[in-house]
Amino acid sequence: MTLFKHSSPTDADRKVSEAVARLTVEYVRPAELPAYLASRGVNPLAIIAFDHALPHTYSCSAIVIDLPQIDRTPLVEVWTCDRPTQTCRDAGWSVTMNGDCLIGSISLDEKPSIPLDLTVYMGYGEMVRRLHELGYPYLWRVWNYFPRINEDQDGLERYRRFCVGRYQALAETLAEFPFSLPAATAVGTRSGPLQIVFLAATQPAMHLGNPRQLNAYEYPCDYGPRSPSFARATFTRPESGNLLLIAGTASVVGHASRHVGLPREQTKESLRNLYALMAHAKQVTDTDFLGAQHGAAYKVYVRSLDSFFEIRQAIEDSPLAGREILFLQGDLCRKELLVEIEGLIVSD
Ligand code: 3EB
Repeated sequence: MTLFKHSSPTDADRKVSEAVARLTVEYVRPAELPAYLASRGVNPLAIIAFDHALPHTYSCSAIVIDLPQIDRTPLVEVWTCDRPTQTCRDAGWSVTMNGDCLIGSISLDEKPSIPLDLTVYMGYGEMVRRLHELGYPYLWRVWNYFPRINEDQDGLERYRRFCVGRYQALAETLAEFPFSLPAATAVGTRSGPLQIVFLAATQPAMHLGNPRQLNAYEYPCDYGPRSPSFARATFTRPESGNLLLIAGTASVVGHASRHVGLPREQTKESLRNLYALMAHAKQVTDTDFLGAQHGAAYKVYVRSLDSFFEIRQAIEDSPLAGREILFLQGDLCRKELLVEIEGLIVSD
């Protein structure tokens, strides 16, 4: 599995990549997207835009998430593969699959009379049922996006309601719960609907914890009536490369939030968590994810523009400097968290 960096690959890179490519991810300018897809001769699995509409219609899942991109020309996230793909669409649903894996999204309109936990419970239940029917029952990675994440709804914060619904649905339907839980992200958008984006596969992956953090699915009930159902990272070993999918990583040590009100310190703590996770992944999988020779794409979610420069500076002072990073403005699931980093790393 090969991941292209944002800059155009040289001819030599391209040859190597094509020989082994299974799945690629790249951030591309929207205007360059048609030419990008045509020139590579690959098939899109998903196109994800942040903050802006997609300029064309595509054969694959096309997803727009209302999270403003902070500091650069708008980019879209493009997942491609070298296999033929098939797309299924239904009301609020879209899935593009290639025989090994699929990327899909589900969009759920909230009704005022229905609490968020029930909407999430039904949405997740439906997702797992459909993945089983399609023959891709293994969740590798999930992104959850919904508005007003820190607001109260009938006495319980909406993020905590989300956790209740997700927990109930996955505990009922996912074989080997909680050990089969995938890496995940939950971030608050500017507007609805609730969107769940998922990468699922015909084969299982390996899910990892972080030695510096308690497993989120073992958090005490101080953080809500049901624990957050996700793993810190998911590792897969396709024929042509090792892939580490890192969940949203924040300034949480053990289960406690650290450095309240201090964006630079929170960023450094999140980076320490990231490196501890990669070191752990190296021990378990014998794959070096910290080395410079492989592709990586990161997203940094920033709660408030006021702290953006401090957060970006802390990242530029770290080994992540020079990596492909998309900065997005969004609300994070604990009110005191100011920054969260997720990563997708490919090692040949
Ligand atoms: C944390 O470590 C921070 O509920 O899916 C990060 C990534 C967090 C995903 C989720 C929550 C989620 O607990 C919060």
